[in-house]
Amino acid sequence: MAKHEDLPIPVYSELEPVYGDGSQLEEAQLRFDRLKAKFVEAFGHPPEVFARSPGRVNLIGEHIDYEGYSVLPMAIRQDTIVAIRKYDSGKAEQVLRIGNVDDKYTMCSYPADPEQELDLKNHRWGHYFICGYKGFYEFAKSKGLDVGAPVSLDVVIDGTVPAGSGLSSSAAFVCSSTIAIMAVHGANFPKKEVAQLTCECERHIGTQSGGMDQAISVMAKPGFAELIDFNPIQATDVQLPAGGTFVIAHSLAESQKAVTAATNYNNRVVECRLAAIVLGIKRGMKPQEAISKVKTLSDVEGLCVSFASEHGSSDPVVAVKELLHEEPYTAEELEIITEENLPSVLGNSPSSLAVLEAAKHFKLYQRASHVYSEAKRVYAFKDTVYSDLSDDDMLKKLGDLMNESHYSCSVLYECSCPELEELVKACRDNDALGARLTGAGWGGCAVALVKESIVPQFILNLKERFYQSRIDRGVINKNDLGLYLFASKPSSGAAIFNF
Ligand code: NG1
Ligand code: MG
Repeated sequence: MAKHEDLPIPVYSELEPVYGDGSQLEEAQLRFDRLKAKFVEAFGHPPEVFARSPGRVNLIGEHIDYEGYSVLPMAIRQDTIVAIRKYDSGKAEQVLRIGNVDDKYTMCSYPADPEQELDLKNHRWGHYFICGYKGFYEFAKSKGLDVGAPVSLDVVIDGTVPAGSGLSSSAAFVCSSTIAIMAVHGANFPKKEVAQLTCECERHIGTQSGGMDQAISVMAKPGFAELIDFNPIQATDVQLPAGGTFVIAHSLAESQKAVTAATNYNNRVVECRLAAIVLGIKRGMKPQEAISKVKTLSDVEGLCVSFASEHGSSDPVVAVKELLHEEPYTAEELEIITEENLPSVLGNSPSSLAVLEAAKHFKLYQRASHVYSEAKRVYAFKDTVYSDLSDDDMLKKLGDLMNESHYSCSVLYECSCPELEELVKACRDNDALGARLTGAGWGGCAVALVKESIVPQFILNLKERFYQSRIDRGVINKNDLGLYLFASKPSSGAAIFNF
Protein backbone atom coordinates (compact mmCIF):
# COMPACT_ATOMS: atom_id res chain seq x y z
CA MET A 1 0.00 0.00 0.00
CA ALA A 2 1.29 3.46 -0.85
CA LYS A 3 2.28 5.52 2.14
CA HIS A 4 -0.10 8.29 3.09
CA GLU A 5 2.40 11.04 2.24
CA ASP A 6 3.10 9.55 -1.20
CA LEU A 7 -0.56 9.88 -2.21
CA PRO A 8 -1.77 12.99 -4.04
CA ILE A 9 -4.11 15.53 -2.45
CA PRO A 10 -7.54 13.83 -2.33
CA VAL A 11 -10.19 15.06 -4.76
CA TYR A 12 -13.83 14.87 -3.64
CA SER A 13 -17.13 15.62 -5.30
CA GLU A 14 -18.93 16.06 -1.99
CA LEU A 15 -18.20 17.64 1.37
CA GLU A 16 -18.80 14.68 3.71
CA PRO A 17 -15.33 13.08 3.54
CA VAL A 18 -13.88 16.24 5.01
CA TYR A 19 -16.68 17.81 7.04
CA GLY A 20 -18.43 14.68 8.34
CA ASP A 21 -22.19 14.47 8.47
CA GLY A 22 -23.10 16.57 11.50
CA SER A 23 -23.44 20.27 12.23
CA GLN A 24 -20.02 20.87 10.71
CA LEU A 25 -21.35 19.69 7.37
CA GLU A 26 -24.25 22.13 7.49
CA GLU A 27 -21.89 24.94 8.36
CA ALA A 28 -19.56 23.93 5.50
CA GLN A 29 -22.46 23.76 3.04
CA LEU A 30 -23.41 27.32 3.96
CA ARG A 31 -19.83 28.49 3.55
CA PHE A 32 -19.47 26.91 0.11
CA ASP A 33 -22.81 28.41 -1.01
CA ARG A 34 -21.81 31.85 0.23
CA LEU A 35 -18.38 31.53 -1.38
CA LYS A 36 -19.89 30.57 -4.73
CA ALA A 37 -22.38 33.44 -4.55
CA LYS A 38 -19.62 35.90 -3.71
CA PHE A 39 -17.57 34.59 -6.63
CA VAL A 40 -20.41 35.02 -9.12
CA GLU A 41 -21.16 38.48 -7.74
CA ALA A 42 -17.52 39.57 -8.05
CA PHE A 43 -16.61 37.99 -11.39
CA GLY A 44 -19.86 37.09 -13.16
CA HIS A 45 -18.90 33.40 -13.44
CA PRO A 46 -18.90 30.44 -11.06
CA PRO A 47 -15.58 28.98 -9.83
CA GLU A 48 -14.14 25.88 -11.53
CA VAL A 49 -12.73 24.15 -8.49
CA PHE A 50 -12.18 24.58 -4.74
CA ALA A 51 -9.35 23.67 -2.39
CA ARG A 52 -9.27 23.69 1.40
CA SER A 53 -6.49 23.41 3.92
CA PRO A 54 -6.76 23.56 7.73
CA GLY A 55 -5.04 25.54 10.48
CA ARG A 56 -3.20 23.63 13.17
CA VAL A 57 -2.36 23.64 16.80
CA ASN A 58 1.13 22.61 17.78
CA LEU A 59 1.00 20.35 20.82
CA ILE A 60 4.73 20.40 21.48
CA GLY A 61 7.96 21.28 19.65
CA GLU A 62 8.03 25.07 19.37
CA HIS A 63 10.60 26.98 17.33
CA ILE A 64 12.54 23.89 16.42
CA ASP A 65 11.19 22.97 12.97
CA TYR A 66 13.52 25.47 11.29
CA GLU A 67 16.38 23.90 13.26
CA GLY A 68 15.64 20.55 11.63
CA TYR A 69 13.86 18.93 14.59
CA SER A 70 10.61 16.97 14.66
CA VAL A 71 7.42 18.58 15.95
CA LEU A 72 4.01 17.30 17.01
CA PRO A 73 1.02 19.28 15.76
CA MET A 74 -2.57 18.37 14.88
CA ALA A 75 -4.90 19.94 12.33
CA ILE A 76 -7.90 21.85 13.64
CA ARG A 77 -11.37 22.17 12.15
CA GLN A 78 -10.92 25.80 11.10
CA ASP A 79 -9.65 26.11 7.54
CA THR A 80 -9.25 28.26 4.45
CA ILE A 81 -11.26 27.51 1.32
CA VAL A 82 -10.17 28.91 -2.03
CA ALA A 83 -12.52 29.13 -5.02
CA ILE A 84 -10.75 29.62 -8.33
CA ARG A 85 -11.28 29.97 -12.08
CA LYS A 86 -8.72 30.49 -14.83
CA TYR A 87 -9.28 32.21 -18.16
CA ASP A 88 -7.27 33.78 -20.92
CA SER A 89 -7.59 37.57 -21.06
CA GLY A 90 -6.43 37.49 -24.69
CA LYS A 91 -4.70 40.69 -25.72
CA ALA A 92 -5.40 42.39 -22.39
CA GLU A 93 -2.95 41.92 -19.53
CA GLN A 94 -3.34 38.63 -17.67
CA VAL A 95 -4.19 39.37 -14.03
CA LEU A 96 -4.77 37.67 -10.70
CA ARG A 97 -7.82 39.07 -8.90
CA ILE A 98 -8.18 37.94 -5.31
CA GLY A 99 -11.36 38.62 -3.35
CA ASN A 100 -12.53 37.55 0.09
CA VAL A 101 -15.94 36.73 1.56
CA ASP A 102 -14.95 38.95 4.48
CA ASP A 103 -15.29 42.56 3.32
CA LYS A 104 -12.55 43.57 5.74
CA TYR A 105 -10.16 42.16 3.12
CA THR A 106 -10.61 44.26 0.02
CA MET A 107 -10.01 42.85 -3.46
CA CYS A 108 -6.31 42.68 -4.38
CA SER A 109 -4.92 42.37 -7.87
CA TYR A 110 -1.49 41.37 -9.08
CA PRO A 111 0.07 40.78 -12.50
CA ALA A 112 0.07 37.12 -13.61
CA ASP A 113 3.87 37.12 -13.87
CA PRO A 114 5.13 34.30 -11.59
CA GLU A 115 8.53 35.98 -11.37
CA GLN A 116 7.14 39.13 -9.75
CA GLU A 117 8.75 40.16 -6.47
CA LEU A 118 6.43 40.78 -3.53
CA ASP A 119 6.56 44.29 -2.13
CA LEU A 120 7.27 43.30 1.48
CA LYS A 121 7.40 46.88 2.72
CA ASN A 122 3.73 47.20 1.81
CA HIS A 123 2.23 44.07 3.21
CA ARG A 124 -1.14 43.19 1.64
CA TRP A 125 -3.25 40.17 2.58
CA GLY A 126 -3.19 38.91 -1.02
CA HIS A 127 0.59 38.42 -0.77
CA TYR A 128 -0.05 34.97 0.73
CA PHE A 129 -1.83 33.88 -2.45
CA ILE A 130 1.12 35.09 -4.49
CA CYS A 131 3.44 32.96 -2.34
CA GLY A 132 1.53 29.92 -3.54
CA TYR A 133 1.41 31.21 -7.10
CA LYS A 134 5.16 31.72 -7.32
CA GLY A 135 5.75 28.41 -5.56
CA PHE A 136 3.61 26.51 -8.04
CA TYR A 137 5.52 27.83 -11.06
CA GLU A 138 8.90 27.29 -9.40
CA PHE A 139 7.92 23.71 -8.59
CA ALA A 140 6.52 23.00 -12.06
CA LYS A 141 9.72 24.36 -13.58
CA SER A 142 11.90 22.23 -11.31
CA LYS A 143 9.92 19.16 -12.40
CA GLY A 144 10.11 20.09 -16.07
CA LEU A 145 6.31 20.25 -16.23
CA ASP A 146 4.69 22.34 -18.94
CA VAL A 147 1.81 24.23 -17.35
CA GLY A 148 1.44 26.71 -20.21
CA ALA A 149 1.88 30.47 -20.21
CA PRO A 150 0.46 32.27 -17.17
CA VAL A 151 -3.18 33.30 -17.63
CA SER A 152 -5.67 35.26 -15.54
CA LEU A 153 -7.05 33.80 -12.33
CA ASP A 154 -10.17 34.85 -10.43
CA VAL A 155 -10.08 33.84 -6.80
CA VAL A 156 -12.23 34.20 -3.69
CA ILE A 157 -11.02 33.16 -0.24
CA ASP A 158 -13.00 32.13 2.82
CA GLY A 159 -10.91 31.62 5.96
CA THR A 160 -12.05 30.66 9.46
CA VAL A 161 -8.64 30.32 11.12
CA PRO A 162 -8.25 33.47 13.22
CA ALA A 163 -5.32 35.57 11.89
CA GLY A 164 -2.25 36.23 14.03
CA SER A 165 -3.28 33.60 16.53
CA GLY A 166 -0.52 31.00 16.26
CA LEU A 167 -2.99 28.60 14.59
CA SER A 168 -1.36 29.06 11.24
CA SER A 169 -3.92 30.95 9.26
CA SER A 170 -1.00 31.78 7.00
CA ALA A 171 -0.21 28.15 6.16
CA ALA A 172 -3.91 27.36 5.70
CA PHE A 173 -4.05 30.25 3.23
CA VAL A 174 -0.81 29.43 1.40
CA CYS A 175 -1.53 25.68 1.19
CA SER A 176 -5.13 26.06 0.02
CA SER A 177 -4.02 28.67 -2.55
CA THR A 178 -1.20 26.52 -3.90
CA ILE A 179 -3.44 23.47 -4.13
CA ALA A 180 -6.22 25.46 -5.82
CA ILE A 181 -3.69 26.78 -8.36
CA MET A 182 -2.46 23.23 -8.97
CA ALA A 183 -6.00 21.93 -9.34
CA VAL A 184 -7.10 24.60 -11.79
CA HIS A 185 -4.05 23.71 -13.91
CA GLY A 186 -5.02 20.05 -13.80
CA ALA A 187 -2.00 19.15 -11.65
CA ASN A 188 -1.71 17.16 -8.44
CA PHE A 189 1.36 15.90 -6.57
CA PRO A 190 2.22 13.62 -3.65
CA LYS A 191 1.37 15.23 -0.32
CA LYS A 192 4.96 15.26 0.88
CA GLU A 193 6.00 17.22 -2.21
CA VAL A 194 3.16 19.69 -1.73
CA ALA A 195 4.22 20.05 1.93
CA GLN A 196 7.80 20.80 0.88
CA LEU A 197 6.80 23.20 -1.85
CA THR A 198 4.32 25.15 0.28
CA CYS A 199 6.88 25.46 3.06
CA GLU A 200 9.40 26.94 0.66
CA CYS A 201 6.91 29.27 -0.94
CA GLU A 202 5.64 30.77 2.32
CA ARG A 203 9.17 32.13 2.77
CA HIS A 204 8.42 34.62 -0.03
CA ILE A 205 6.52 36.53 2.67
CA GLY A 206 9.86 37.24 4.37
CA THR A 207 9.79 34.86 7.36
CA GLN A 208 12.53 32.24 7.50
CA SER A 209 9.96 29.68 8.56
CA GLY A 210 10.27 25.97 9.16
CA GLY A 211 7.92 23.50 7.54
CA MET A 212 5.65 22.38 10.36
CA ASP A 213 2.51 24.31 9.50
CA GLN A 214 2.36 23.41 5.84
CA ALA A 215 3.30 19.78 6.54
CA ILE A 216 0.45 19.23 8.97
CA SER A 217 -2.03 21.26 6.94
CA VAL A 218 -1.34 19.13 3.88
CA MET A 219 -0.81 15.72 5.51
CA ALA A 220 -3.17 15.64 8.52
CA LYS A 221 -5.47 12.67 9.08
CA PRO A 222 -8.66 12.90 11.14
CA GLY A 223 -8.26 11.45 14.62
CA PHE A 224 -4.47 11.72 14.77
CA ALA A 225 -1.84 14.20 15.76
CA GLU A 226 1.27 13.77 13.61
CA LEU A 227 4.93 13.57 14.46
CA ILE A 228 6.46 15.55 11.60
CA ASP A 229 10.08 14.91 10.66
CA PHE A 230 12.00 17.06 8.21
CA ASN A 231 14.70 16.36 5.63
CA PRO A 232 12.84 14.51 4.21
CA ILE A 233 9.35 15.52 5.33
CA GLN A 234 7.52 12.60 6.85
CA ALA A 235 4.45 12.23 9.08
CA THR A 236 3.85 9.50 11.68
CA ASP A 237 0.38 9.11 13.19
CA VAL A 238 0.15 9.71 16.91
CA GLN A 239 -3.06 8.52 18.55
CA LEU A 240 -3.74 10.74 21.56
CA PRO A 241 -4.81 9.05 24.79
CA ALA A 242 -8.50 8.70 25.60
CA GLY A 243 -9.86 10.92 28.32
CA GLY A 244 -7.92 14.05 27.38
CA THR A 245 -8.97 17.00 25.22
CA PHE A 246 -7.00 19.91 23.87
CA VAL A 247 -8.60 23.27 24.48
CA ILE A 248 -7.39 26.24 22.46
CA ALA A 249 -7.64 29.69 23.98
CA HIS A 250 -6.67 32.99 22.38
CA SER A 251 -4.74 35.52 24.44
CA LEU A 252 -6.37 38.23 22.29
CA ALA A 253 -2.93 39.72 21.66
CA GLU A 254 -2.42 39.55 17.90
CA SER A 255 0.99 38.49 16.67
CA GLN A 256 1.67 39.91 13.23
CA LYS A 257 4.56 37.75 12.24
CA ALA A 258 5.07 39.16 8.77
CA VAL A 259 5.40 42.65 10.23
CA THR A 260 7.55 41.90 13.31
CA ALA A 261 9.83 39.34 11.67
CA ALA A 262 13.08 41.28 12.14
CA THR A 263 12.80 41.53 15.91
CA ASN A 264 10.93 38.34 16.70
CA TYR A 265 10.76 35.30 14.43
CA ASN A 266 13.67 35.86 12.07
CA ASN A 267 15.72 37.19 14.96
CA ARG A 268 15.44 33.81 16.66
CA VAL A 269 16.28 31.96 13.44
CA VAL A 270 19.43 34.09 13.15
CA GLU A 271 20.36 33.59 16.81
CA CYS A 272 20.06 29.81 16.39
CA ARG A 273 22.21 29.92 13.29
CA LEU A 274 24.88 31.94 15.06
CA ALA A 275 24.72 29.63 18.08
CA ALA A 276 25.21 26.62 15.80
CA ILE A 277 28.21 28.22 14.06
CA VAL A 278 29.86 29.21 17.34
CA LEU A 279 29.31 25.70 18.74
CA GLY A 280 30.86 24.25 15.59
CA ILE A 281 33.91 26.49 15.96
CA LYS A 282 34.24 25.72 19.68
CA ARG A 283 34.21 22.04 18.77
CA GLY A 284 37.12 22.44 16.38
CA MET A 285 35.65 23.48 13.03
CA LYS A 286 37.52 26.18 11.13
CA PRO A 287 35.44 29.39 11.11
CA GLN A 288 35.09 29.38 7.32
CA GLU A 289 34.05 25.75 7.33
CA ALA A 290 31.46 26.35 10.07
CA ILE A 291 30.06 29.36 8.22
CA SER A 292 29.65 27.45 4.99
CA LYS A 293 28.47 24.12 6.39
CA VAL A 294 26.51 24.78 9.55
CA LYS A 295 22.97 26.00 9.02
CA THR A 296 21.07 24.73 12.06
CA LEU A 297 21.59 23.48 15.58
CA SER A 298 20.79 19.96 14.41
CA ASP A 299 23.90 20.17 12.17
CA VAL A 300 26.15 20.44 15.23
CA GLU A 301 24.19 18.19 17.58
CA GLY A 302 26.65 15.33 17.00
CA LEU A 303 29.57 17.57 17.97
CA CYS A 304 27.72 18.68 21.10
CA VAL A 305 26.81 15.13 22.07
CA SER A 306 30.40 13.98 21.67
CA PHE A 307 31.45 16.85 23.93
CA ALA A 308 28.75 15.88 26.45
CA SER A 309 29.90 12.27 26.44
CA GLU A 310 33.38 13.41 27.49
CA HIS A 311 31.55 14.80 30.53
CA GLY A 312 29.52 11.71 31.24
CA SER A 313 26.31 12.83 29.55
CA SER A 314 24.53 12.39 26.24
CA ASP A 315 22.71 15.71 26.43
CA PRO A 316 23.75 18.42 23.94
CA VAL A 317 22.55 21.04 26.46
CA VAL A 318 25.65 20.14 28.51
CA ALA A 319 27.80 21.36 25.62
CA VAL A 320 25.76 24.55 25.34
CA LYS A 321 26.33 25.23 29.05
CA GLU A 322 30.06 24.73 28.78
CA LEU A 323 30.83 26.15 25.36
CA LEU A 324 28.58 29.21 25.23
CA HIS A 325 28.25 31.97 27.81
CA GLU A 326 25.01 33.14 29.32
CA GLU A 327 25.82 36.81 28.80
CA PRO A 328 24.35 37.91 25.46
CA TYR A 329 26.92 38.05 22.65
CA THR A 330 27.68 41.33 20.94
CA ALA A 331 28.15 41.58 17.18
CA GLU A 332 31.82 42.48 17.76
CA GLU A 333 32.48 39.36 19.78
CA LEU A 334 30.79 37.16 17.18
CA GLU A 335 32.86 38.73 14.41
CA ILE A 336 36.02 37.90 16.35
CA ILE A 337 34.94 34.28 16.85
CA THR A 338 33.84 33.78 13.25
CA GLU A 339 36.67 35.91 11.76
CA GLU A 340 34.07 37.38 9.41
CA ASN A 341 31.61 40.26 9.40
CA LEU A 342 28.12 39.21 10.45
CA PRO A 343 26.28 40.15 7.26
CA SER A 344 28.44 37.77 5.28
CA VAL A 345 28.26 35.09 7.97
CA LEU A 346 24.52 35.18 7.29
CA GLY A 347 24.89 35.25 3.53
CA ASN A 348 23.69 38.86 3.19
CA SER A 349 20.06 37.80 2.83
CA PRO A 350 17.74 40.81 3.14
CA SER A 351 15.75 39.27 6.01
CA SER A 352 18.92 38.51 7.97
CA LEU A 353 20.28 42.01 7.34
CA ALA A 354 17.05 43.41 8.77
CA VAL A 355 17.59 41.27 11.88
CA LEU A 356 21.18 42.50 12.30
CA GLU A 357 20.06 46.08 11.97
CA ALA A 358 17.44 45.67 14.69
CA ALA A 359 19.40 43.49 17.16
CA LYS A 360 21.40 44.86 20.07
CA HIS A 361 22.86 41.51 21.09
CA PHE A 362 22.41 37.78 20.60
CA LYS A 363 21.32 35.29 23.26
CA LEU A 364 22.97 32.20 21.86
CA TYR A 365 23.14 30.21 25.10
CA GLN A 366 19.44 30.63 25.89
CA ARG A 367 18.18 29.92 22.36
CA ALA A 368 20.33 26.81 21.88
CA SER A 369 19.34 25.48 25.33
CA HIS A 370 15.69 25.85 24.37
CA VAL A 371 16.05 24.15 21.01
CA TYR A 372 17.93 21.09 22.24
CA SER A 373 15.70 20.61 25.27
CA GLU A 374 12.48 21.15 23.31
CA ALA A 375 13.58 18.63 20.68
CA LYS A 376 13.93 16.06 23.46
CA ARG A 377 10.51 16.90 24.88
CA VAL A 378 8.87 16.10 21.53
CA TYR A 379 10.24 12.56 21.65
CA ALA A 380 9.38 12.25 25.34
CA PHE A 381 5.79 13.26 24.45
CA LYS A 382 5.57 10.68 21.68
CA ASP A 383 7.17 7.96 23.82
CA THR A 384 4.70 8.74 26.62
CA VAL A 385 1.79 8.29 24.23
CA TYR A 386 3.19 4.90 23.20
CA SER A 387 4.09 3.83 26.75
CA ASP A 388 2.03 1.46 28.87
CA LEU A 389 1.23 4.07 31.52
CA SER A 390 -2.40 4.23 32.65
CA ASP A 391 -4.45 6.91 30.86
CA ASP A 392 -4.37 9.14 33.94
CA ASP A 393 -0.62 8.88 34.42
CA MET A 394 -0.08 9.36 30.73
CA LEU A 395 -2.16 12.52 30.64
CA LYS A 396 -0.36 13.89 33.65
CA LYS A 397 3.04 13.24 32.06
CA LEU A 398 1.96 14.90 28.80
CA GLY A 399 0.71 17.90 30.77
CA ASP A 400 4.04 18.17 32.58
CA LEU A 401 5.92 18.14 29.28
CA MET A 402 3.66 20.91 27.95
CA ASN A 403 4.34 22.99 31.07
CA GLU A 404 8.09 22.48 30.69
CA SER A 405 7.84 23.49 27.05
CA HIS A 406 6.04 26.68 27.97
CA TYR A 407 8.62 27.55 30.59
CA SER A 408 11.40 27.11 28.06
CA CYS A 409 9.57 29.20 25.42
CA SER A 410 8.88 31.90 27.95
CA VAL A 411 12.20 32.12 29.79
CA LEU A 412 14.82 30.87 27.34
CA TYR A 413 13.25 31.69 23.99
CA GLU A 414 11.37 34.79 25.19
CA CYS A 415 8.51 34.36 22.75
CA SER A 416 5.66 34.76 25.23
CA CYS A 417 3.91 37.99 26.24
CA PRO A 418 2.01 39.18 29.36
CA GLU A 419 -1.40 38.15 27.98
CA LEU A 420 -0.18 34.62 27.21
CA GLU A 421 1.38 34.33 30.67
CA GLU A 422 -1.90 35.36 32.27
CA LEU A 423 -3.85 32.93 30.10
CA VAL A 424 -1.55 29.95 30.70
CA LYS A 425 -1.74 30.59 34.43
CA ALA A 426 -5.54 30.83 34.25
CA CYS A 427 -5.61 27.44 32.46
CA ARG A 428 -3.44 25.79 35.09
CA ASP A 429 -5.36 27.37 37.98
CA ASN A 430 -8.48 25.82 36.48
CA ASP A 431 -7.15 22.29 36.49
CA ALA A 432 -5.57 21.99 33.07
CA LEU A 433 -3.05 19.13 33.20
CA GLY A 434 -0.70 21.33 31.23
CA ALA A 435 -0.82 24.53 29.20
CA ARG A 436 1.55 26.30 26.86
CA LEU A 437 1.71 28.92 24.17
CA THR A 438 1.38 27.45 20.69
CA GLY A 439 2.78 28.62 17.36
CA ALA A 440 5.36 31.36 17.14
CA GLY A 441 4.09 33.17 20.26
CA TRP A 442 4.40 36.90 21.06
CA GLY A 443 0.61 36.76 21.20
CA GLY A 444 -1.89 34.35 19.73
CA CYS A 445 -3.12 31.17 21.37
CA ALA A 446 -2.38 28.83 24.22
CA VAL A 447 -3.23 25.14 24.16
CA ALA A 448 -4.30 23.34 27.33
CA LEU A 449 -4.62 19.62 27.96
CA VAL A 450 -7.80 19.10 29.96
CA LYS A 451 -9.56 15.97 31.26
CA GLU A 452 -12.45 15.38 28.92
CA SER A 453 -14.92 15.14 31.80
CA ILE A 454 -14.25 18.71 32.94
CA VAL A 455 -14.04 20.46 29.56
CA PRO A 456 -17.41 22.31 29.78
CA GLN A 457 -16.61 23.55 33.30
CA PHE A 458 -13.07 24.46 32.26
CA ILE A 459 -14.39 26.57 29.41
CA LEU A 460 -16.87 28.31 31.69
CA ASN A 461 -14.18 29.03 34.27
CA LEU A 462 -11.80 30.38 31.67
CA LYS A 463 -14.51 32.60 30.31
CA GLU A 464 -15.08 34.03 33.78
CA ARG A 465 -11.43 34.32 34.66
CA PHE A 466 -9.86 35.56 31.40
CA TYR A 467 -12.46 36.69 28.90
CA GLN A 468 -15.27 38.37 30.84
CA SER A 469 -13.34 41.53 31.64
CA ARG A 470 -12.27 41.73 28.01
CA ILE A 471 -15.84 41.34 26.84
CA ASP A 472 -16.84 44.09 29.27
CA ARG A 473 -14.10 46.34 27.86
CA GLY A 474 -15.27 45.64 24.32
CA VAL A 475 -12.07 43.84 23.25
CA ILE A 476 -14.25 41.06 21.85
CA ASN A 477 -17.94 40.59 21.35
CA LYS A 478 -19.59 38.12 23.72
CA ASN A 479 -21.16 36.26 20.79
CA ASP A 480 -17.72 35.65 19.27
CA LEU A 481 -16.27 33.88 22.30
CA GLY A 482 -16.51 30.52 20.53
CA LEU A 483 -13.98 31.77 17.96
CA TYR A 484 -11.41 32.39 20.68
CA LEU A 485 -12.02 29.55 23.10
CA PHE A 486 -12.83 26.04 21.91
CA ALA A 487 -11.99 22.37 22.31
CA SER A 488 -10.54 20.73 19.25
CA LYS A 489 -10.22 17.22 17.91
CA PRO A 490 -7.55 16.32 15.34
CA SER A 491 -9.15 16.99 11.95
CA SER A 492 -8.37 16.23 8.33
CA GLY A 493 -5.82 17.69 5.95
CA ALA A 494 -5.97 19.46 2.60
CA ALA A 495 -8.48 18.48 -0.09
CA ILE A 496 -9.69 19.50 -3.54
CA PHE A 497 -13.42 19.74 -4.33
CA ASN A 498 -14.76 19.28 -7.81
CA PHE A 499 -18.53 19.63 -7.70
P1 NG1 B 1 2.87 30.38 13.32
O1 NG1 B 1 3.32 31.64 13.91
O2 NG1 B 1 1.86 29.69 14.12
O3 NG1 B 1 2.51 30.54 11.88
C1 NG1 B 1 5.49 29.72 13.13
C2 NG1 B 1 6.13 29.02 11.95
C3 NG1 B 1 6.37 27.52 12.21
C4 NG1 B 1 7.08 27.32 13.53
C5 NG1 B 1 6.35 28.10 14.63
C6 NG1 B 1 7.06 28.04 15.96
C7 NG1 B 1 5.53 29.97 9.78
C8 NG1 B 1 4.68 29.82 8.60
N1 NG1 B 1 5.32 29.12 10.76
O4 NG1 B 1 4.15 29.35 13.30
O5 NG1 B 1 7.10 26.97 11.13
O6 NG1 B 1 8.43 27.69 13.45
O7 NG1 B 1 6.20 29.47 14.31
O8 NG1 B 1 7.19 26.74 16.40
O9 NG1 B 1 6.38 30.83 9.83
MG1 MG C 1 1.88 31.63 10.27
